Amino acid sequence: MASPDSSNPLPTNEQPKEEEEGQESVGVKVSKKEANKLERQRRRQEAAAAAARLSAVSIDNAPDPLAANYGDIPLDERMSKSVTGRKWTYISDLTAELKGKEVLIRARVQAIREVGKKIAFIVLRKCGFTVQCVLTVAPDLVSPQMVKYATSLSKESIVDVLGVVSIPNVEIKGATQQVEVQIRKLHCLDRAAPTLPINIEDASRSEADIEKAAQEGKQLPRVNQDTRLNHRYIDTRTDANQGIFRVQSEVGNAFRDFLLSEGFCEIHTPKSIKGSSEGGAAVFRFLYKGQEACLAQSPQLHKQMAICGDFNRVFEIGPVYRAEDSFTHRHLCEFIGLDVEMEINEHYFEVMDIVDRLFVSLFDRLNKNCKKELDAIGRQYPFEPLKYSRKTLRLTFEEGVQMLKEAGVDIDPFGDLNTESERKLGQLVFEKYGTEFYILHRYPLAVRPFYTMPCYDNPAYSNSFDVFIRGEEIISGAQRIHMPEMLAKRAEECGIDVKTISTYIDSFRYGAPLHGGFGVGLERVVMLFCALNNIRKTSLFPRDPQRIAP
Ligand code: AMO
Repeated sequence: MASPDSSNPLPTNEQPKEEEEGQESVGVKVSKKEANKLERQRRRQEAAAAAARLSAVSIDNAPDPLAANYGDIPLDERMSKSVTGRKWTYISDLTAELKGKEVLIRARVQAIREVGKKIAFIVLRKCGFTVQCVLTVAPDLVSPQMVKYATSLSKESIVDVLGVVSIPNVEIKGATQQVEVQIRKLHCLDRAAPTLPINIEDASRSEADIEKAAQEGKQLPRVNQDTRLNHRYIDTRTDANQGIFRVQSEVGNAFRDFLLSEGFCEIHTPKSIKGSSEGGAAVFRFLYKGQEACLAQSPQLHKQMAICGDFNRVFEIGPVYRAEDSFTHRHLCEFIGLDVEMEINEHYFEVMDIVDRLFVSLFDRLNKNCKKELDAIGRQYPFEPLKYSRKTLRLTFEEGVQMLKEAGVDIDPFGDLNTESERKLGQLVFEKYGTEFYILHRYPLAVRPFYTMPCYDNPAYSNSFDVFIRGEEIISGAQRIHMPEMLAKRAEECGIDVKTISTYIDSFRYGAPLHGGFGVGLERVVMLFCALNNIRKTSLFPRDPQRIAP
């Protein structure tokens, strides 16, 4: 059957189909040129419909009297032609209570299986839920041509199915819903290209399944990361990916809900800024109407200025940019920063207290609200649930260094921990304290950004902390220097051109509260909570040193 989009040479005298009773026409003003174009499209589509009817002629050449029950939805009906008041049911809502009821479903064709010429099974998928639909030839209901039409549909096409819900006697293995839909009408809204760049079944397979098949002498396709990311809009259709990005959404919601309930105000800071916010080389520079500018590496400077602006407690969820040179499993050039800044009364522990309560409540909420998503992720990428305690463990950097030394790791007590020693420490902490989530604080000043407050008792250390999940960093935070002279001095010592951040330094000249805060990498939280091996899995459209599209 020809697609209504394809131009069809067959002439037609057919009049446009009249609107069904009860339909409302929604008028749209168009130019004459556009009107002519639409009219040409409409004629082509009518011609295609006529061709479709011709192809729906049975073997004895009689037209199929049931032809109206199936076919491609005409072009004009895909262009907001009418508001019909029809109600579509989500696949997730198809339960046994609907037995015997007629439902209209719009979903993707996940799989089609023909059994002889008289029966076809179609598995439909929507938002991670699937249902098996059955098309059985029956007098006055379903013709053999309709079965043929169904089997002509390509996988991933979008269809409307009108059918009756039934309960099969046996368990349905290939679908999430334990009901079937007996198809009465089947119309295709949009056909997917017959060859997909990624087969969803291949993209959904776990490593364990691939290896098991290999042991049995079968080679199953493995979809590599670049292919997935090049066609991310198809890759995200897998259950695991649907799960990952719904978990990601829940992390953002939990973060926002907790902080709002603690009196924080959500803010939005500029991403085009004059000087670099974190220093170092990882800055994207560009010309802002002829002036040198940077893409913000974090909202650091402006979230602190908001504290000087009397907001008391602020947070932001937004993109941050790092011109990373290294191509690692946990660095992106653009990621989502979850940032917090707050006045403190006397000690940076007040900031760590917020981290503690925020993350324990966040993990609890993910485990409670995202069971289905976490299961879907675990089916493809098996992982153990995160082990965390009600009160988050706090160790000083010195204590951490001591643990590493005792385990035979050669470590500079005033240097930063590299990825390997962070992982090792995570393992040692887990063995000793039974938690995979902990805070390491009082870092050496030399490895922290210029705005970090040194320790009162030893300026070689600082009032700062990092937070780890499964031995990898998800958060950095600290008390900030709020005295402008000291801040300018530290900036200079760290090689920052003070002129480029003069407005930030000036903001502390007019009465500045004690304050501190922290920054969280959203993609890292999801990656490490689910023990995934690469941050690209938890970024919807990742930006890394080699990728800026799609
Ligand atoms: P930091 O630079 O440590 O601190 O960043 C905070 C958190 O952001 C995440 N992160 C990254 N995620 C993906 N790709 C990257 N390239 C990347 N770099 C960092 C990590 C990290 O813990 N202004 C401070 C925060 C503060 O003190 O408030 C800052 O940006 O999870």
